[in-house]
Amino acid sequence: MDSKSMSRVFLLSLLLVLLTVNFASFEESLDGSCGNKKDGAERLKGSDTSCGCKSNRKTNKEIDDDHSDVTVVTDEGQDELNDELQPSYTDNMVYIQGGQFTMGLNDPILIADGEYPARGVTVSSFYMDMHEVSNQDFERFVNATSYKTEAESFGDSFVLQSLLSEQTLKSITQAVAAAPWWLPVKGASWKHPEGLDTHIKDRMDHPVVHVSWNDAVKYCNWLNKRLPTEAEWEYTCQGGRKNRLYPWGNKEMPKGKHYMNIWQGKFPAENSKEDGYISTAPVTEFPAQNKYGMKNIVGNVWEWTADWWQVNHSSAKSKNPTGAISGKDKVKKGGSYMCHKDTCYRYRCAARSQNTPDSSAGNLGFRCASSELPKYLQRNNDEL
Ligand SMILES: [Ca+2]
Ligand SMILES: [Ca+2]
Repeated sequence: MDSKSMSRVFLLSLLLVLLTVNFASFEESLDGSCGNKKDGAERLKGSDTSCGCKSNRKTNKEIDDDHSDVTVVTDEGQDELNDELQPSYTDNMVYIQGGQFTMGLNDPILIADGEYPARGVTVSSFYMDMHEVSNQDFERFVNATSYKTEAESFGDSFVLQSLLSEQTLKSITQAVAAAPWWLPVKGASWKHPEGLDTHIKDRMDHPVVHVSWNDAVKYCNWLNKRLPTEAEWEYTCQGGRKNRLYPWGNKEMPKGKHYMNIWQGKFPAENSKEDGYISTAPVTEFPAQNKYGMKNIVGNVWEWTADWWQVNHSSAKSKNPTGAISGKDKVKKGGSYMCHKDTCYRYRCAARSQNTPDSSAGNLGFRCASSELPKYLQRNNDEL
């Protein structure tokens, strides 16, 4: 058995014995990382800060107007590109002007997640994908490289039970005692998100899922991009706004409008789908979440970052931090369509979680960053 297979076996074993895990930790039950976390009440301490705060929230129009100072790299003029690689309409990159910001919180909401302390961080300028990587984007990569994802190599991946067909459910003999809503589904992969009787052809503009951290790195590198550091991701999420829970402010639904794809109803039994989506939404769906025009940076699917996971952070100022030197897990950010405030209040800029680099699931994707504008997008930028 190779090391990756051993890692997966260990992962599954860990899942099966996590009998004491709190219900609130469902998102992390995938890799057992929630086993030692605080109980729900303590972990959600202070979680009502999204209520009653008077922030400078902007209307959709005002947020849209804010985009005037942002360089958006589009696929316009792609016919004139000489490069073999052509941009797609969902792999636009946004120039993020570097600067200083406050990363983390001095009053953490989920203490065990390592949201503490607030610390001054400087990041250099970089480019960030406006959207999560879509199925269409990932298919282009696979068609060009014949790349096989880790989920395809392992032969299975984790899917939310309520999304499975009866036939697929009947075929599953394993269950995770502490997190029965997560099921290992044979054949589940980016092409078959809920098993072999499902396909992405009707959702090519949805985020690619069932991609491991290793898969994400391969994809980004193919485009001369890379994964963002956690600091870059959080800086982008904040969009220049200070002391705010979400990219747009402190209120989950400004003026009653949905800005992200999360879970409404009582998880996992009921999803009232008030935001329009039970599972993933198109990467272009929902309003831009901040002045950078970021779409779904919180919500929809979790996003891998480059950093190794750690929960103890120095309060000292730093420049371009890259996380722990080594570790077992990678940092993921932004929460997913499975997140509800009562059970997984992690669709906030400062929130964070982790998975092993070979993990994959139906609610975990990514977006890429780059220090320089990739060559295949350069021409478009020059024309702006
Ligand atoms: Ca939803
Ligand atoms: Ca996201």
